[in-house]
Amino acid sequence: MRQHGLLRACRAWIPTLGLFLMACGSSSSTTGTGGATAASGGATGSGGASGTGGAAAAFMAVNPCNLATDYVTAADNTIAFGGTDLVYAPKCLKVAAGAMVTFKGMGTETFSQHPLFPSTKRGTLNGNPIAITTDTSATKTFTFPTAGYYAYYCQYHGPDDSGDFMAGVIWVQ
Ligand SMILES: [Cu+2]
Repeated sequence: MRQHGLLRACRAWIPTLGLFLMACGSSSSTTGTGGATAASGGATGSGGASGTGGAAAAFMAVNPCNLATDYVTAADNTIAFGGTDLVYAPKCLKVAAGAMVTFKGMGTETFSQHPLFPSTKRGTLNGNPIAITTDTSATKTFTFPTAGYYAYYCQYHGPDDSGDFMAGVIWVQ
């Protein structure tokens, strides 16, 4: 009687779902229905992508960018340097983590005229991606993978690394 019941059930299932054939092949008369639940249950679960979040880190004032509102975004994340005013423009740039930032000399100016140095006194001191650049090139690009406040200065026009004169900060968010 049991076997009969199972066979009948199998004929009904075969046209709809090939998977059920395996469950029917088993000798036990009770596994047939059990197999069906297992098959439908398999696709659920995982999740896991949620989390992190949490409170944003407190703003850090780093001279010359002492207010969050000092920071701006820039097309192509490019900072122009030099000029008659001896500046970095924008001097307070905010970018997303992972962004590339390019320093570009104004006019024909190069890093030999405005040697670029990462700050050793201001902002995030560990892992500043800015490398000392003093050669005769006019553009240099650095990648900023980690959130922080990465400060820099011109060795000729802000040599005390106070953030006054020719200096800036990149806020990586
Ligand atoms: Cu300079």
